[in-house]
Amino acid sequence: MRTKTKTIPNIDIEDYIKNKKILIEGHLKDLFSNSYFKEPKELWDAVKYSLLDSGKKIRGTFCITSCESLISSCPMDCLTIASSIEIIHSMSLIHDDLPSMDNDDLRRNKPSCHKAFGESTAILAGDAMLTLAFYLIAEYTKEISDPQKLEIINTLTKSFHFGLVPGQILDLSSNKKYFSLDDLEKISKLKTAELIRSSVVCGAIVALNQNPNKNKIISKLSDFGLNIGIAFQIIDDILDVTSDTKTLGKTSGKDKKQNKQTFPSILGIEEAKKMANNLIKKAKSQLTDIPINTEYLFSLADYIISRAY
Ligand code: GRG
Repeated sequence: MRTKTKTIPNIDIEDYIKNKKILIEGHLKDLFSNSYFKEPKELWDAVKYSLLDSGKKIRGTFCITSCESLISSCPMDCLTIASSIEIIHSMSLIHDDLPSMDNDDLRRNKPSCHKAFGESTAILAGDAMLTLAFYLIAEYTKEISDPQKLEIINTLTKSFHFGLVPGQILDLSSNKKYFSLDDLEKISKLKTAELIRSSVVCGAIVALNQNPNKNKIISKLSDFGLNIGIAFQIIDDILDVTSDTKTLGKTSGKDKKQNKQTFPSILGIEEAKKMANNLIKKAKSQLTDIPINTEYLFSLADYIISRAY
């Protein structure tokens, strides 16, 4: 049996993440109880199927933790933004699983969205989720100022058209072209780290309205998020080799089957782990000279390395 990850005395990070997940899921369920989300049934069933009661909700957790680490509380608006981030992340997984993309039949331990609902519904569910996330930020946040809203929307949208989408395009050719380690790092930064970085930054934008040190703090948190985001992808690649389908909730061993170049395929597992550890160290060093409680952010950063799925 696996032992629980305790990085700092008194912090049980797996419990902490579980509690944040419950909070985010509860907020999302409240939202989807609105009658807007009933018709057409097939569309909203596909959205709820892909989003709720599954997934770690780690990006939403980073958003909330970043805010709480600066102001010791999580305003309702921050929870709405964390929920929007999880909607976007789930949307990217639906599209990633499509036959024309990564082509996977299993996600979060159940048939992927296109397998359960058909390809056209899966594409449209993703489309609806991408815009819904921004509608929620625009319409459902009540306490943050309009400039804060704009900054959050700006941060997130940039991370899609300059991050996830280009990263996905490059990643799709990773079994066709030769990739150096630098190429892989760049792809991971775009495909994976940008959304994690944005999650950390958005939590800080909620917390730091009119703080005179805002720019410096956000820039440090942004570097923190980018480094842990690349580490997240390295560990994802390692788990694809070392873990099994049931634990991961998605098909293991897929990178090798698809001839994809990954961190462990280029570096070997041990060197890839070392690289991830160094990135976590580098990430933590960003937060040493800003006024922030680093306890939970550091513990979450360590969790990225120790996670089993
Ligand atoms: C328009 C936002 C947008 C995206 C379209 C499809 C696509 C472009 C990008 C896909 C990017 C992608 C799937 C990156 C992989 C990131 C990754 C390591 C996902 C796994 O995250 P976990 O482990 O999954 O947090 P859970 O299921 O726990 O949420």
